[in-house]
Amino acid sequence: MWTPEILNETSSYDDLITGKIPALIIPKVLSKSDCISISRKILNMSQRNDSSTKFGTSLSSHIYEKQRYFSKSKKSNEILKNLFSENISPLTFMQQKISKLFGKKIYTATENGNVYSDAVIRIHESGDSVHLHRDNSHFEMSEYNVSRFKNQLSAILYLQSPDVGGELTIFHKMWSKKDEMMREPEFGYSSDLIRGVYQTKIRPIVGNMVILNPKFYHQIESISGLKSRITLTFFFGESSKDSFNSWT
Ligand SMILES: O=C(O)CCC(=O)C(=O)O
Repeated sequence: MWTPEILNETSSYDDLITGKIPALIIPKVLSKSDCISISRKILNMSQRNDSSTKFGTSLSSHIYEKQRYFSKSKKSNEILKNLFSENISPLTFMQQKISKLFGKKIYTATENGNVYSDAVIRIHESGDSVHLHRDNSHFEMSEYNVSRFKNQLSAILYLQSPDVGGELTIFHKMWSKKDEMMREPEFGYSSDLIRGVYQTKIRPIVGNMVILNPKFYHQIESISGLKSRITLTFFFGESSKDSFNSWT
């Protein structure tokens, strides 16, 4: 059975990289009460910013706009820093956990003195879902240094769970170049790609961190109810034998 593994003594980085397991779940990276207070701050900030549902810059929206990406990252990193007070920065908690788990240091990537975006906060509301996709900076972001890092992984921290739905579904199918023929602009990939493919689901439990090999196709199921789904995410890859660099 291809099922997400809850962190245990035998959990290994290689199992994620090779795709032996679809994801690693690390429970209680942040306490429930810290998640509640941070989510409250995020929702207040959203209200003050025209109900914005995304904070943080992502590379995928700026594939050919390097300068713009770095200047937006500078601003969004500042916003996230102000949002997360020093002693309960969920970003620091995630980084520390990853570093300890895999025995490597982790820093946000830099390029020619520019700092990449630290992380992205996403708010998904009732009726939202995220279409079938995969993430692979090595293939798409060749203009950027991070495309050269080995073994890209995604880290996701669930800060607020929706009332209903919002599971992360991972399909037992790794992206390959020929799949690009099945790409649907704006809508990810055709569901024909994963017809009959084994799938597994992860519930977005508050405080849990999920580490995922994002080359496996994945999607977020539809959300309903009054409570939104709030996450903090970043990618990381091996920048040297003993270090990871992260970006979004
Ligand atoms: O929020 C999640 O559970 C998954 C996020 C996702 O799809 C991604 O990082 O590509």
